Amino acid sequence: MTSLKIIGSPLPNLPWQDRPATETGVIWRHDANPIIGWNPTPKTARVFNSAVIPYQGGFAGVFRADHKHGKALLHVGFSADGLHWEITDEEIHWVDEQGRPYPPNYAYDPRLVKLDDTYYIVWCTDFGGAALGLGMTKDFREFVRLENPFVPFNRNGVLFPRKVNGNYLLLSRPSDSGHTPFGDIFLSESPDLTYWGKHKRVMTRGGSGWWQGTKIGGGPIPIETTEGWLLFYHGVSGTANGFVYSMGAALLDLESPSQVLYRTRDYLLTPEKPYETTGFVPNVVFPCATLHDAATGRIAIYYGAADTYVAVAYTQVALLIEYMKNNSELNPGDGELVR
Ligand code: BMA
Repeated sequence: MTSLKIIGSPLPNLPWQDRPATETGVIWRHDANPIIGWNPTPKTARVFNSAVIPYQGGFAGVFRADHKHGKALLHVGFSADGLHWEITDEEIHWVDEQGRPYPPNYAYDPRLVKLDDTYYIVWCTDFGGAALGLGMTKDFREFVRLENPFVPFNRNGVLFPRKVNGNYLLLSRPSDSGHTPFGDIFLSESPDLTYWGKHKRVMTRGGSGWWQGTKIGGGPIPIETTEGWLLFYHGVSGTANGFVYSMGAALLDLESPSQVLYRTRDYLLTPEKPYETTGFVPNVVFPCATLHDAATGRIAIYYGAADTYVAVAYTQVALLIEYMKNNSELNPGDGELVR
């Protein structure tokens, strides 16, 4: 094993299972997947594509829940072990910065990050079209919505866990109004989480990998390592029966994160298990969060499966990045400065 390490705090109580002896891949699934199934609360039909974070010795999460009326909203949940979750039946009641109710028309695919003493949530919201919503909480009880960072259309907003070169960083995937048949990952900077600029194109769809030929989108909050920012992302391929969502990973330069150092040529995880291939939307593996332990390099990846379930997979940082170095392919346009 190399000296490659996660930069961050120890998290000895994260969910973990050792790699099974029969496993040939560098990512392996939790053996009791899915961890959240159909109808998890009275009002909700499906919880998936959700975000978790260490909180008060256990874990808190912001969950995408499709209600029985069909629309997606965000809900809070808590867990002692990261695997068994108590999810509130009532959705988050957002207020604006003056304390007035500010409910999103819909809300899905949250990402959750702690910056200083505040937890920030970025999700896909209705802003006359799909756009990024931004909000914060300090205690997972009161949730304040801030200004939407960008105009429509945009999805897959992913904040970095610290400022880089003095600015906050946000990955996103600009698009059109539909179930976008295209899309690349961009990076934007802000001194204050309000004004965004210095946009760069980080990663393009396509290359020789058909699994990511249609569109790509950032996944969990990037993990800082001694060799770069580790970004899990989803890649989509179009088939005769609709889209297939798989997971890959990229390593971005620590000081200039729009530069892609390595990027998986093949997918790391693709729908294979019944809970990934069958559900409300078949063939979806959609990572939105990780828990990671800097002491051991262990990473637990939380992903939505088939727009129906929450599932967990594991990897070890040195094992994964070693694999990425040996199985990397950058695309034309990766790291391109867009002027
Ligand atoms: C995307 C988003 C995700 C969803 C995926 C597959 O556009 O809506 O929430 O998991 O489609 O349906």
